[in-house]
Amino acid sequence: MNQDRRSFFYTLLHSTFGIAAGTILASRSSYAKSRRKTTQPGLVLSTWKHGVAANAAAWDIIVKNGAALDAVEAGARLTEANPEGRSVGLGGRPDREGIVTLDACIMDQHGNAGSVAFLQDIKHPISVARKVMQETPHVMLVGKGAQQFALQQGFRKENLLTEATRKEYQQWRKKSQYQPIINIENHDTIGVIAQDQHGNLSGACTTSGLGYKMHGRVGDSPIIGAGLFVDNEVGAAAATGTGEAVMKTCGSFLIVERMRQGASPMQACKEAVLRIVKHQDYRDMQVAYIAINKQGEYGAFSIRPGFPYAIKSHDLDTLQPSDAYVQK
Ligand code: SD4
Repeated sequence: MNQDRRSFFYTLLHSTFGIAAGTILASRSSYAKSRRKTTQPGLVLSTWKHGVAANAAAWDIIVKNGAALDAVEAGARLTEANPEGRSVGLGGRPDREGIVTLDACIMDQHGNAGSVAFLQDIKHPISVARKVMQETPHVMLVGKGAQQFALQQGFRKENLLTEATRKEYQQWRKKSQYQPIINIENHDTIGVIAQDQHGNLSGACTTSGLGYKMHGRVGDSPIIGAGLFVDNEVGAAAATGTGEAVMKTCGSFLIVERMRQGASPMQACKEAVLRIVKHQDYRDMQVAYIAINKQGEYGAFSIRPGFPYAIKSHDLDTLQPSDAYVQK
């Protein structure tokens, strides 16, 4: 049995005890008390409530012995295609000019990375990011160049502003209040991180970013080391929330490096949050992190309460709240 196979025999921390099939919102006390052991590899973590459906799509691939990379892309694509989600892909809120601009990145088990930012009219930025990773010598393409590349790769142009988001935007324009602060309700970037049954890690992160942002603004989600970071020897982490705060602290990279030094996923996420609140005015801000390590342990932490994350493994299918720095 090689090292990777041996590492399958691990402990899943912070899981909810006694969960039947289906999704539940675990209580904070059960979260704090519970621990679970599993002898089977395979784990997917995703941000927010829509992470449950993303996890299911990712899990379909993992359970068939597929690669974590394919799994995280599938999970992210599901959310991108959902017009109800206001912060990802189709139906994402536009910027203050009424234009939907998308950011995404992906990272695989070999440390390869691909990213697109300020991409317009392409529904699946995560798949374009994967193409950047696999078909070019570069990591990141932005704006027109990213779109041109996507079209060359066979993606097609689509109007991503739905009737609902167009109406909301027109409503917003009446006051045109520029509020670059993400509040707790209006962000739902999808970050998906996974370990497949071979023990390999990958991650994906995709968003339309902050609603009514300045035209040209790019957040943390397509920035390797900020919105997402994966090191197959150590672990993976993803971020959601106010991208500016995440970028200034290299949040996901910080988490993976702390896990390398021995911190648990939850402890590492907490330390990344503490790094933000130490120097930045976090009163109107939400940032949340999710992380998994090579041993199959997982965790999450947010600045304030109200951040649920979805967990899927052979034993678990749950949505549970992260612990938070600010207590209710
Ligand atoms: C950003 N981190 O663009 C993203 C926002 C977010 O759901 O999480 N939105 O800053």
